[in-house]
This record gives sequence, C-alpha cells and structure tokens, in this order.
Amino acid sequence: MDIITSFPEGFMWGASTSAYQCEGAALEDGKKENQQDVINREIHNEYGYADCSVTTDHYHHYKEDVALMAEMGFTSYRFSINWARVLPDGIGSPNPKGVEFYHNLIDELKSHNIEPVVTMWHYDLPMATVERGGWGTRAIIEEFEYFARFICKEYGSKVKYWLTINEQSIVVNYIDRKNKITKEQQYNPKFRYQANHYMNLAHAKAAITIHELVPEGLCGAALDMAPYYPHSCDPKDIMAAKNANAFKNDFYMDAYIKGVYTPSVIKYLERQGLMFEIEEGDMEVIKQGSRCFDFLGINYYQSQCVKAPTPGAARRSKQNNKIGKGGNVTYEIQPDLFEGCLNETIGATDFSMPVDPMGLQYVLEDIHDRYHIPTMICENGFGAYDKLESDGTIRDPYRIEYIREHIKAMKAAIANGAKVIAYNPWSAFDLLSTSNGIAKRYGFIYVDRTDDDVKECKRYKKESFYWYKNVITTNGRNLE
Ligand code: BGP
Repeated sequence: MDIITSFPEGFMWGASTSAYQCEGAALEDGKKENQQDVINREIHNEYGYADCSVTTDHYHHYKEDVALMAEMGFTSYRFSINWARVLPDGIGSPNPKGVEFYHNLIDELKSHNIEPVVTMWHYDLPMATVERGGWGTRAIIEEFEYFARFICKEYGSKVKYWLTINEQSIVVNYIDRKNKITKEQQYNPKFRYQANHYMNLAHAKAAITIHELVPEGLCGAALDMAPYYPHSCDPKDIMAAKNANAFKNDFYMDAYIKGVYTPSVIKYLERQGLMFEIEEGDMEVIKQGSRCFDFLGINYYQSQCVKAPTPGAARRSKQNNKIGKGGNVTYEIQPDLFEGCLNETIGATDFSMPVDPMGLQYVLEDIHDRYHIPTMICENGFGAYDKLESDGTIRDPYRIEYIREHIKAMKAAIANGAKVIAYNPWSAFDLLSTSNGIAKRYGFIYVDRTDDDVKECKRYKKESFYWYKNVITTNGRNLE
C-alpha cells in the first residue's frame, strides 16, 4: 500500500449541519411550519427534548458561526435549505426574507473562501406538502422538482456542490420517525418502498435539473453508509451480511449511480409481497438521473453486524437511542433476510453507537472498487455529553480520538485509490440531535443552552476546535 502523508491537493475540510436542527426561527420572517417543527414539538411534549423553535439559533448567529468556521480553516461547509423557509407552501410564492437568508449565508461563506455544499432535503418537508400527501403520492416528484428548480436558479451561480436527499435509506427504514405520515401509511408494509420509488424519481429529476441549470454544478446525494459484517464465518451469516449490504446499501447506490434496482432486493420484495408500483417511463427517468450523478455523499458513523435471521421473526428497526453506555439496544430484523446483533470486537459511544474507524476505510474502498465514483464525507462524528467548565473550556478528547481515527481510515482508503473529495463531519457546531435532544452534542463549537433553557446560545470553542484547526492547517499531516 502506498503511504500518503497528506491529503490530495484541493481536498476540502469542513463540517456539516442541517437546517431544522440548527436554525431555529421556526416561524420567523415568513417561514411556515415543516414536518420536523411538528414532529419535534411532539417529541418535546413526550420526552422534554428541545423543539425546533430555537435549536441553536443559527438563523441569528450565522455570521458568528461562519467566522468561527473560517477560524478553524474550513474550506467547505455542508448545510441544508429549509424548504418551508424559501417556499413556505412547498410550491408557489417564495418568501423573500427566507430566500435572502441563504444568499447571505452563502455570500458570507464565500467571502471566507468556504465552498458551500447544499443539501436540498434533510427530512423537513413543508407541512403544506405533507398535507398534499408528502412522499406518499406521485405528486411529490413534481413538487420536489419545483423546489430544486427554484433553488438552482436562485443560488446556482454561487453553489457548485449539491446533494438532493439526505440519508434516503434511513428515511425509508424509519419512515414514520422521519416523516409526518398517517397511521394507515405507517402500518402499510408496502408504503416505505413505494415512497422510496418516488424519492428516487424526485432525486433523478433534481439531478437532471442541477445539470441543466447550474453551470459546472455537481450532483450528489448523502447516504447513511454502514458496512454489514457477518457475525461468524458460518455461510448462513455470510449470506445474511451479503443480503443486508444489498438491502440497506446497494439498493440505494444502484438507483443513484447505475439507474437500476438491485435484482436480489427486488426478488426479495416480490417474495414478501412488498413490491412497489413502477409506471411506464419511470426507470428511464431514474436512468437519466444516474447519468447526472457526479459524487456520492457518505454519512458514516458506525458499522453493523448481522447473522442469519431467526425463522418467522417479524420486522424490527434498530433502536439505539436509549441513553447510557451499551444501554438497551434492540437489533434490526429484516424477515427471512438478516438479523442484527452485537459485534463484540468493537466498542461503543455513551449512546450505544459502535465505533469502527476501519469500517469507513472498508466503505470508501468498496464503493470506489465497485462504482468508480468520487465520494465526499458528508457526516461522521461523535455524539456525547460535553461539559462547559467554569473557565469557558470544553474538554472533548473522546471526539478528537474518534475523528482522528476516522481521518486516518479515510487516508488509508485514499492511499488504496479511493477518490475522496472532502471531509465534512457532523457537526460544525452543536445542534439538536434527531433522537436525543440538545444534550447529545457533536459540534466543534459548543452552544450554551440546555433542553430546558435556551439561554443566549453563546458560542464556545471546544478542545476539538483547536485540534481540528491544526489538522486542516497541516492538510492532515498532523494526526498524532
Ligand atoms: C444522521 C442525520 C443527522 C444527524 C446525525 C446524528 O443520521 O443525517 O441529521 O442528526 O445522524 O444523529 P443523532 O442526532 O440522532 O445523534
């Protein structure tokens, strides 16, 4: 293996956020509600976690946040556009102040030589779109294209890197947690796969739009990417791992990158009575979209381990949002395909998330070998309870260690030929977690608020802030 001491020239260093998790200003300056405003209000009422009304108030702190990112030396920043901020009703009249906010943010980034990487959709459908049926109707394809056209026209002269959808596989597998859907849809086992087909069509239309409207625009999508390892060398476990990789990873990559559906997954869905409807012409659109797909965004946090499924076991999604180290994880089951289990060879975070840097190397090399496509790390990070000390410092050596080991893994993959163009870990600054409120922090910048008290959202630099700045300054040479 070649040894590389630093990262390729032009490699971008930055971090990520998503709109509903950090902006706040949920009903300010003409923005209307999106489904995350509603979902997180329900979560707040049930568990007491913060809702979306303020989160970490990036809407009012964006200049300060960008200045801090610039101080760390960022050359890229991945964020999402809050659809209901620019188009409050999903389609139709734009909201001038919302449109202006993203112009201001992008201009601020560019004035600091930070490349904006824009996610079109990070879980936050406008409620007006939800009320028209959301991902449950074909009409969403046109609405998504409308939104994509609108933002490409508006920001296309300033933004080169575009991501259509965040973590489609997570959205499909946790469809009721990521979307405001009806009980009927929730208990219809086919619903998620039909919605996935509409997402693929919406994504393809947006990809085509990016190539049509954005000079030198590049299209990607960010997928949650965990490699599935077999629990043992029993051929049944190896088969289960192969099935899980096809079902959870290839099914999404094949649609984006090759414009086809993975044959073994389609056969499985047919066998299980879960097959979705494909109308005439749909596969041509998906194929055309794949020709406009330039890079794959990778959100990597952990690897997964699976074994042969218990005969007759019902479908179950993985839940690891119980608080406490190693606490109460329930493993995922996909009937007749695979069953999740503990990987005893690796450790975990305080939130029961397995830590496996080599899994990142595996994923990057595997994708490069099989799909020959550039990748961009769009998320990777360590969620923890950080403590603001009385002297204003935050010591987060666990985060530094996690990120350092993952950067090393990325470096090893690059040495083996993977074309990785950027590292944008989660998250630039603290924000609202999707599952554990404000207390679970990922940022390089601490935001002083709790789930109960928004305080002033004052920003503080964590120890990892200074460490990451040094990594960026040395272009990854200084990792020890
Ligand atoms: C990813 C999402 C992010 C983010 C992250 C951490 O799946 O794209 O939105 O929040 O996970 O997850 P959590 O906030 O649940 O710890």
